Amino acid sequence: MFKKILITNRGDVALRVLRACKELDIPSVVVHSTADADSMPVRLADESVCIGPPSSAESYLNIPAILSAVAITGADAVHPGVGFLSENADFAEIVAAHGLTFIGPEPRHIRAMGDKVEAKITAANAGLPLVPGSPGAVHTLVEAQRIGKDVGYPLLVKAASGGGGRGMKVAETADHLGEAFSAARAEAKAAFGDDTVYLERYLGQPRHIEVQVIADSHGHVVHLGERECSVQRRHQKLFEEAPSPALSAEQRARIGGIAAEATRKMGYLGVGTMEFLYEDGEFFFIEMNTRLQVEHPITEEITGVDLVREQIRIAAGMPLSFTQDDVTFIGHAIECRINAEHPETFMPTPGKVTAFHAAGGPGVRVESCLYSGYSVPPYYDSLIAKLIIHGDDRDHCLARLRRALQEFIVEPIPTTLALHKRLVDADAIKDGSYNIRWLEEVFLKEN
Ligand code: MV4
Repeated sequence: MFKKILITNRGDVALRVLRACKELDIPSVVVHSTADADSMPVRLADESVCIGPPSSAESYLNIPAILSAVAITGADAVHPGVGFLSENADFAEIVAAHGLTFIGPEPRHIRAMGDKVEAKITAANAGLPLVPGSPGAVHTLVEAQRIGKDVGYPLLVKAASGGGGRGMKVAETADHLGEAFSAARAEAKAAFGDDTVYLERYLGQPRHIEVQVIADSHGHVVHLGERECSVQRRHQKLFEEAPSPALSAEQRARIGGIAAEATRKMGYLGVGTMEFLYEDGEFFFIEMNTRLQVEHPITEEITGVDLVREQIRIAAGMPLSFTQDDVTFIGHAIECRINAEHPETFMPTPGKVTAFHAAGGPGVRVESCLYSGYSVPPYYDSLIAKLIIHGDDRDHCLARLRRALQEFIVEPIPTTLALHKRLVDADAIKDGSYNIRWLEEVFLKEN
């Protein structure tokens, strides 16, 4: 096992990794910016190293500063957490080149999945069902038109380097393809410096369902079921649940089996998430995330698996501590992302929290770095707490969530708590009938 793990993250994520380190009895180091000097992870870690000023580019993304912190503290492994350097293949490679262990997948898998065209080719070769579309990148409008004839309309032009919905344009008919093609390429070039695009049939009302997979270095691969992540605003998830209210146990076993088999064929190592669009009973792979995800706790709640603990064990060469047959799905879990954002305008609301009280009681888990007197810095992601609820079934989970939201206090800054209080009573949440369009096009318009 590792002698010391260095955590290159902040906030509730650094805290989550730190907790796993402590339970494994591994000393930990947290790196931090000057803005996070008074944060909970810095207080709770065995050691901390300030690596730069507030801006992420100069601190949490500053690879030379991070390597210096590794050298100073004698850490032998690096955990990147979620976001920041967690899907940076170059960083994973540099860490390994320094004789250290990157707690995550191999650089080749991070790199392959970072390019959406390569990801789709890799996924297809591994047997995953794809959205009908171009077999690879599309370089000319003539080529795009030919594919449009085969695939049909509406057609979606997507950026190969895409993410967060940028560089994505719909062509309703063949007449609009030229326009969508140029616009997507221009947007991709501006956002990512790469104008490579590909085509997919546009799905109008899908759900976003993702499957958690985990693989060790001994050839064991297990799927941990799915998470339903359709409740999003501008590609930011707000509310996630597991299992998905749209799937039967048979569908879950089927897509889980397909995802696990693909993971095995890819020779993938560690934790990963395969994202699918689900429409009319069919799954279509769109992307794979080669890291732990923000919403991982809901999977932990229904399976009893500690994903961060397993990640660390796998990176140390240990086998998975369970088999597929050991995995049973118990009850229902929901995560609400509590952001320091105005609940109606979604403008960031950094500032001092003078009163903080986390909800508690049966089935309630809070992942947060908040404390009374903490100032939410303006430099980073606005997520300040995750409220994770576990119940015997979906209705029980929703009832617990409703009462937990009433207990939760974050004052005086406005947060998305107010939004979640309205959300739990929405009909489409109660009956689970929502899709990726519902929050923005129905709920936020009516409320
Ligand atoms: C799509 C789609 C419809 N059809 N692909 C958005 C970001 C990127 N990760 C994939 N996205 C989508 N791809 C096809 N062929 C609709 C979306 C999409 C979406 C997907 C998941 C969750 C929320 C979304 C919101 C808008 C659009």
